[in-house]
Amino acid sequence: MPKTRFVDVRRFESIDSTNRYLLDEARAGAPEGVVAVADHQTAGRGRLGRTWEAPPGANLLVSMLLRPAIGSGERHLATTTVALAALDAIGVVDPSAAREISIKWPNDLVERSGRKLAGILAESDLVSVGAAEGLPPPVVVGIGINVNWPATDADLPPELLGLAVSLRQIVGDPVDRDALLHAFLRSLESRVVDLDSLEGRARLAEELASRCSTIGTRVRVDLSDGSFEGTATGISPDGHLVVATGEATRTVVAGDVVHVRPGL
Ligand code: BT5
Repeated sequence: MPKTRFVDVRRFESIDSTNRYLLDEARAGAPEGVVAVADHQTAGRGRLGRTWEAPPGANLLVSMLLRPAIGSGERHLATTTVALAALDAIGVVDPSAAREISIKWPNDLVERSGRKLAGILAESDLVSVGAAEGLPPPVVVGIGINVNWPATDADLPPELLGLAVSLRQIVGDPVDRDALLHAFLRSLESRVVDLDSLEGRARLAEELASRCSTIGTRVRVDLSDGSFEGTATGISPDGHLVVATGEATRTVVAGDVVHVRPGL
């Protein structure tokens, strides 16, 4: 097996959040490549203060510490590397399941009907630069993949019914979490290399575009200062979503995107 930077894999039976853990490690100067995997999170984080749900021992809950030497405008491509590596890994454990799954910009893996299989949370801490002298600032990227939970829709709490799906439901059988993790880290190794060059980043953006079901879809984009609707037409070379509104073309750097209906 080729050498990988992700060899320091720290496993937790229970922890509040693997992202919180690695951000603290980053502040203390931990190098790129540290991985935290939890059987259970007591305070799993989503974006914007939301929570990530998973019962103990069923799903993949993993975070990676990256230190890409790129500008802040491109750092969200770290999320793209993780989304693509997760798709690669699903393709290794079950190629036909992978064909059912796409990326919903910017941070979800969804199956054909739009139910969410996985969510990704990237968190930066630019203040910790000084603590880790000489190292590029950290980006901690965590992904929760619904591997074996829910086994059926009956397992879901009412608020996730119709919104969440597991790999087990798509495959039709339980899935080995460790095999998935192993394939994921192998693929991530080859993907993060692309963060370091202009061509690599363009390749990531292109591949994101080819696997992104948001493109061609009527979307509502919720921003901190309001929302607008349009048709998602593409991904910019630095990974942002391009939305045509009729009067104009807008590039969305960050925001919540709701798929309103299939493309026009
Ligand atoms: C996300 O946020 O989708 C990012 C989730 C990242 C979780 C990983 S687990 C390892 C690492 N450590 C952490 O502490 N976090 C990361 P967002 O787009 O805000 O979506 C959150 C929303 O998804 C919630 O408000 C629910 O509506 C829904 N949700 C929660 N748990 C879910 C699940 N297991 N499957 C599908 N949807 C879920």
